[in-house]
Amino acid sequence: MHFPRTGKLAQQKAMWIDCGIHAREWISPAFCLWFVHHSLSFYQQNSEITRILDSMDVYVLPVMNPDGYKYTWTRRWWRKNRSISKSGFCVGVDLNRNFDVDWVKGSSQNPCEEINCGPFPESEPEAQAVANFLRRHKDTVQLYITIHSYSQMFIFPYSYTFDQAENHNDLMVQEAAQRIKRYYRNTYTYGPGAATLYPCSGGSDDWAYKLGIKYSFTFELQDRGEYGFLLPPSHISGACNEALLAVKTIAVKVLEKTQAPANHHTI
Ligand code: 9B3
Ligand code: ZN
Ligand code: ZN
Repeated sequence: MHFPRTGKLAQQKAMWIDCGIHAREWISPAFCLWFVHHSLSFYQQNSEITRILDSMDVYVLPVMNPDGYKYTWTRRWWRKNRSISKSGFCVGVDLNRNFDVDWVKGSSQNPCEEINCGPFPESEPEAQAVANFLRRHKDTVQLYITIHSYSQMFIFPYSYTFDQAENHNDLMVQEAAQRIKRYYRNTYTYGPGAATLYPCSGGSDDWAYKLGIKYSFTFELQDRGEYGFLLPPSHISGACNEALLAVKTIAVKVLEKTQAPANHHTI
């Protein structure tokens, strides 16, 4: 899905959101649709989404892993895609271990495992398609967001190493978390992936960051374990609204930080 920006004078800027890398994280594809609905319904009514759509192209991939997602309709706990391994014995690659960043370290080449990283980096068509798209658009895409669940966290690079990335991401997610607390009375933690969640390589956020997309985030939506992946329908709107607030907060911050300096007052 592609919303071309509406502002005629806007510079070349864009953001990307993908959902549904992991099959069982059902709130994730729901969020992408929530975001699209909000964009179509509140343009020129909500100031933040208006500003975003006026100045950025917005790319939305609602389900990166459609085969896995469909499979969860009968096998609810499936995480990976559905690709058949060479031996033919086990099925599925974890797409969030298949990106070309320190590939294989901390994951497994055994296709029977939950975090199987595949036979080689970008072996999976789903990961390769996303990587190709972002490579083609890396000069304009300034913000990469990938939506997962659960644990209520904003993760930024790196996950593949404990080395520190530049800390500007930190402040953006802090503001997002503060606004969620203020408006929705809900708690989100944040930090670099390796230290905050767990160290592992091959993830899309680290890969996008190393491609040059300096604002790169993994969102882990609701909840914090009570229902886990089985988030009940009554929680969908709350989970999506607070994540939407976070996306808008971060996107507006990126716009501010990447705005070309005004030069119409030079003498
Ligand atoms: C994992 C990695 Cl490898 C990364 N770079 N960023 C986020 C995560 C967390 C998600 C995962 O794939 O395990 C959470 Se479901
Ligand atoms: Zn996930
Ligand atoms: Zn998760």
